Amino acid sequence: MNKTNKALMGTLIGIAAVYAGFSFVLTMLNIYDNDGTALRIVICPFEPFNGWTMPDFIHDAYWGLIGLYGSAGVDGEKSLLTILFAVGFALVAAGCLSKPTWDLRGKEDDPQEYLFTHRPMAFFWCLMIPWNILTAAWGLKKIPVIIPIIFIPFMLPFALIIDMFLAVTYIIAWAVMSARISLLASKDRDTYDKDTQYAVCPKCKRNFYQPYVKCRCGLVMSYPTPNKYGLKYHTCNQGHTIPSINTDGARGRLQAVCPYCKGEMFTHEAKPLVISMVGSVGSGKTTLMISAVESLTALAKEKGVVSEIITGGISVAAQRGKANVTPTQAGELDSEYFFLRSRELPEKEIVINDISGVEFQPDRDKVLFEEYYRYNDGIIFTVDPLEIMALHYSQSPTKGSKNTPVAIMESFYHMYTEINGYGPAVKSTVPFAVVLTKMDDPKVRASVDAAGSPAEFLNKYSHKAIADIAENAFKHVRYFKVASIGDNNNAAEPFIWILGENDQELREKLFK
Ligand SMILES: Nc1nc2c(ncn2[C@@H]2O[C@H](COP(=O)(O)OP(=O)(O)OP(=O)(O)O)[C@@H](O)[C@H]2O)c(=O)[nH]1
Ligand SMILES: [Mg+2]
Ligand SMILES: [Zn+2]
Ligand SMILES: [Zn+2]
Repeated sequence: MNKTNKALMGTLIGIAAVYAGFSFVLTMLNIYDNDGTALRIVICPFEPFNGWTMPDFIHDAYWGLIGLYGSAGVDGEKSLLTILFAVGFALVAAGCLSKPTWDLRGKEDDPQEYLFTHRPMAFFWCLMIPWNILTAAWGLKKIPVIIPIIFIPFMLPFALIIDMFLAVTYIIAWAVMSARISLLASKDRDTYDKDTQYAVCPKCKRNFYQPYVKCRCGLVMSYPTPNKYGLKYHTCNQGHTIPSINTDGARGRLQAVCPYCKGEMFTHEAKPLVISMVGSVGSGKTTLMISAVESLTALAKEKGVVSEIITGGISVAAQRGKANVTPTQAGELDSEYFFLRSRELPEKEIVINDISGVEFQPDRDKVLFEEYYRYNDGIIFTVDPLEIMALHYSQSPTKGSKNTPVAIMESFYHMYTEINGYGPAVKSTVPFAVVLTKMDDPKVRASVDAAGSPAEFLNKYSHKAIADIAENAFKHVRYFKVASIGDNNNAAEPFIWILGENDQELREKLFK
């Protein structure tokens, strides 16, 4: 039971209980002091003070039901009445304290506690509170429900008093809580829409507004925001507290769960920027990525921005071994991601999709690309100049092979335009970097420099098709010459361009 609920229910039930107790005392006084007429006070304890009398039909029906009207003159009957009302009062009190009253647990598909004022049919359940001994007995089976049913006439006056007060205080509490929820929720949504916008799953690549979250007890529930489950905190069905606003980034640090593939992830409520690597086997995608992350984190540090690397593929250990990366496994599809944050900058998440060059070969099953290329903030197409030159000079049949850079480019182009539904005349506005890799190799550098620009190099060595397709499909194409290994590596350049094109805040803070 969370604090807000304790406070709400404590106050509401407390107020009602005070008046029910008052009614009980008056009832007792009336049984002993009076001549029958004052028994009406059982229902309305204020009757003697304001002169108002109970309508006769209620009065008669009530005492008709009890069958004791007017017969309480004898001492023995007085004691019997006292006992019966005392039991009735005790049953009402037990109902208020029973489990059904305090059980606000959410349903299995979203196992978190509701706010007392906002659970389904909250008003009905609120009015049920003094009657909950019936609900409890019904559920228990051991105590036959018939026992409290027999006592309903003696519970009625106190239950009605309690309901009357609960109804009034509930409506006030509901209005106050609703107003606070909508105020907090709209503030929360505005911040989220500005700083985060959406989340992306590093496993299945789908994107969504907000993920699910997993409590430390393992319960998975909807993303906590100010709503029917609570204002600034929610409580899981097991009683653990989780933040539902992102003060100090606490909510962003919760273990998130992808609503589609159920994979675990972190979002930090950072705005995701997704960059995809494309290129033939061995063209240098993985090396470029690792080297770029290393440079970007160093650059960030210089500018007072903290980077937090989440996945192993770009970890410091991976950075150390970057000169000897092994070919990425076909079928290895998890994205790498890291976060950048500083005082002045809303946190950013950089997601890099680096898959095996084998995946792009035209004969591969392309189902996985359905989601892969729907959300991209930039694409990096790596070209190994040595491979280009080898193909140019080669007379072997590999020239017509399906695994050449041009075949990969064509295959990528078809997937990309099909998935995004682009016609031949439509150009994507996603930044597209064509990157000549391995520029630290003196042979490579000499040949590329001799040709002039990267585009001229591609042209000279019979690979103009790569540039043509890129510029046909993308509005913003830029060429890079990159060394990913060596002291003077410049692997971060295409990343800096793409990130800067997408995010003005990053550009100003990091890349100016
Ligand atoms: N000298 C030098 N070698 C590089 C550079 N980039 C990559 N290599 C080497 O080229 C080979 C292939 O690099 P990877 O990064 O594995 O290429 P990939 O595109 O990820 O390949 P797949 O994962 O198999 O698709 C490795 O032996 C790298 O060390 C570079 O900038 N300079
Ligand atoms: Mg690789
Ligand atoms: Zn997923
Ligand atoms: Zn929990």
